[in-house]
Amino acid sequence: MARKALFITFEGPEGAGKSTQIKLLKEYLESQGRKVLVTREPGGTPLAENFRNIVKHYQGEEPLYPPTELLLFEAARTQHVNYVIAPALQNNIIVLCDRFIDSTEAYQGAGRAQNMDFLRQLNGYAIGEWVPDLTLLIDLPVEVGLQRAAARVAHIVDHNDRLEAEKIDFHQRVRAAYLAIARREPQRVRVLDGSLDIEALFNAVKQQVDDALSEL
Ligand code: Z5A
Repeated sequence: MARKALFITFEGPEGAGKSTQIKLLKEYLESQGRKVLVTREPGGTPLAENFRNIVKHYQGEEPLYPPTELLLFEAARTQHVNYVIAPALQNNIIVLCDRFIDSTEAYQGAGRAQNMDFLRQLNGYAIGEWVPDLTLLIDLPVEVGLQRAAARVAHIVDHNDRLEAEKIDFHQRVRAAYLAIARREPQRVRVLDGSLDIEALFNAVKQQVDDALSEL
């Protein structure tokens, strides 16, 4: 069935401000009388949230191998797309998703050096026709994002996050991969300056979303 509403994803390094902007955008769109669903990856369904817990917090003796991690992200995504995202879009509900396919390319492809062609095929297999209409990539120097995330992590006590614990060059590769996706798909992926203050960044978000809505 053809979709009736916008599917918008937010991407970027840690601490870029995705959650903050998603919350503001939800309020803005709802104030216009639109229906909005906020969701996230990995996760977004009860089963996919279980996979999230593994990929973020697993600390067992048995290694969690990079291909396993990749497949868990894709398994979570298949559940999420079929159970939550597609039904919402078919019901004319705008979907705002915190991370999606580009995170896999950036983190598992560039960060963990998994085969990029195979990974893109897996992304396509997991999402089928449900490609985002618009992706807002909030770009930020890695050090700034990690400082913000560290402040938040200390606050909510999340000391064991497997991905956040990666070294700085891992996060540099993630950032470079995101910017490469934006160069490759400039129509879908719009780069926004994450070093702007919250309000200025939100003005840039609104402009992109208003433009996309006017083209529906
Ligand atoms: N991952 C993956 O590897 N492969 C995949 O396929 C997928 C995901 C889908 C999910 O982590 C992890 O999964 C992620 C990638 C991986 N791991 N890493 N690293 P998550 O969901 O727990 O966390 P996150 O997505 O990285 O989000 P975050 O760190 O919470 O950041 P955020 O949502 O972008 O930022 P925020 O919470 O809105 O803001 C962070 C702090 O900065 C907060 O204190 C704000 O008040 C402050 N902030 C926000 N905006 C601003 C501005 N503009 N200026 C100053 N300060 C600001």
